[in-house]
Amino acid sequence: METQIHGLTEKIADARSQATGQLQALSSLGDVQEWERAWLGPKGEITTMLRSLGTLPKDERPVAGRETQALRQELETAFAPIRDRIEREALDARLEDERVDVTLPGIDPQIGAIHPVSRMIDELVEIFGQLGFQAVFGPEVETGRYNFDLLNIPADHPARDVWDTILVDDPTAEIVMRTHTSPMQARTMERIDPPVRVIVPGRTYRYEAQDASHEWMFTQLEGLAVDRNITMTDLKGVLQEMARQLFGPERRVRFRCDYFPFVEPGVDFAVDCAICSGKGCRVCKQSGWLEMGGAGMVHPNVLRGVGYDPDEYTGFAFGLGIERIVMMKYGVDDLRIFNTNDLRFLKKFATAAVS
Ligand code: FA5
Repeated sequence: METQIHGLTEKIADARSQATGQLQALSSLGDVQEWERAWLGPKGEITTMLRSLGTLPKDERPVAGRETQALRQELETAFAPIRDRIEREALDARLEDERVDVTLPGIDPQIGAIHPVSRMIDELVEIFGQLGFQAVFGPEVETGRYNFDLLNIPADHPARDVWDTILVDDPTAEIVMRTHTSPMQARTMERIDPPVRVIVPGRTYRYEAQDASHEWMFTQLEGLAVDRNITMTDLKGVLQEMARQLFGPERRVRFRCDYFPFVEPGVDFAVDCAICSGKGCRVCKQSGWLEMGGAGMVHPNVLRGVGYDPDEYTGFAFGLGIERIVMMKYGVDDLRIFNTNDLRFLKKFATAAVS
């Protein structure tokens, strides 16, 4: 019995000197974890010793238990400050390592911007919204029926010629890339009864040679108003208001006779040049006027085609090229640049306020 207790006391003393000796040698976070696991952990030396108490005779267990617990306490007390110091040193080293100099100049993030054509669409939607027009959108792939037939463009009209129109299917089926936004006139009128007041922004496509003012893909904005007693005066007033808001007050609108099969009478319309107030400059090519698009009173055949009675209703329609308006407003001299993804050009619009 003597020897057993004696043996345990020796074992405790051994453990004490071994554990405290190792404790002094700890230097890294890994060492700390390793030591704690080996001595104080659930499978560590002290726990093993406590478990083995059961093998001692009953009356020796309390003394042996107390001594082992005392050793545990002692080791815990010695371990805590060493662990804290090593953890603090490791944290300090890490902070030093990851130090960020907040006084260094930053790297500007690349900020995208709305494309100038999209911005102009937004601006036009806003202007026409104030005038009571609702924006609607239509398919870019159209049938000959909407792109031509219902717009009073007969089968032998040159606009139906393949040289202007991009066909996307068997020519006999006449599925086309829409050549203008006007097909949405019939599509809208088929859906609703008058009064109608819509604008249609969107992409259009033509089989055309490209130059500084012509693209094979470009953007138009269609306008359509149908009601009782609509006249040319309403058309002029609406376009004048658009010109005023786009290019500033005192802008004048000019109508000249033009021919489009789906309007009668038909006009082309221009705004006097805001840059030179109509005197003539580089932007308006010395003419004093900026051409904007075509317009006119909706042809009775178009109204009839969608089931409207032309004796009861009249309407006006217009269509303008959005790239051309951006060009006029910002003095851009080549339309092809809009689709080149040239950041030097696009960045100019990143901060340019569209008034
Ligand atoms: C039309 O497309 C008619 N649908 C407009 C219209 C609507 C008239 C309603 C009457 C009533 P036009 O082909 O002229 O018309 O085109 C209208 C505008 O689109 C032109 O003034 C021009 O600004 C623009 N445009 C036409 N072709 C091109 C092109 N290839 N590249 C860039 N813009 C173009």
